[in-house]
Amino acid sequence: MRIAVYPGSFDPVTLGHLDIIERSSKMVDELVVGVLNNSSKNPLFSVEERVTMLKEVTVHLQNVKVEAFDGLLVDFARQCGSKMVVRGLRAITDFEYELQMSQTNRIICPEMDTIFLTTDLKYAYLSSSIVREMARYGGNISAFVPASIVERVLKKFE
Ligand code: COD
Repeated sequence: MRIAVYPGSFDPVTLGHLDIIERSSKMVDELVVGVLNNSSKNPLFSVEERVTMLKEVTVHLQNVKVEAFDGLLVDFARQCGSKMVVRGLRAITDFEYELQMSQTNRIICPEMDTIFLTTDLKYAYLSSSIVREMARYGGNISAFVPASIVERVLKKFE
């Protein structure tokens, strides 16, 4: 069984993330979306809220599971029975960080490989931080996040 892990902060999940989830889930038997419990980063949404939103927006994808994780990504992937990490690439600015992360992960866990999917062009500009910034100033975020979570994001800034 081919299992991949797609890790991230997802604070909040965007249409760019969802596109990567939909595309990569077609390449594997099971895709586990791993939501980092990054309390040190002071996220907008708690890890439970982020997991709930991701579960809602992936309900149509039968081979996708969503789980929170703490600690090292490679340990989480091992627990999931996976040797494959999925990441998205938007621009050259993502590349350096992603390369460093993928190489570090291979040093600490040589059987772990990272598969990169390039962004759909229409989401190339999109990030969770842009969504938070727009929402903070009352901007329309419906082109950025799944419809079901628009209100939840805006509510955080009421
Ligand atoms: N289009 C395509 N892909 C996108 C888009 C978009 N519009 N937006 C984001 N993505 C991709 C990102 O490039 C990334 O691959 C993924 O979606 C998730 O993005 P984020 O921003 O939610 O997640 P990150 O980058 O904050 O996640 C970082 C991790 C949680 C993976 C990392 O910190 C981690 O593994 N932490 C655990 C500790 C660990 O093991 N550290 C050692 C690794 S060196």
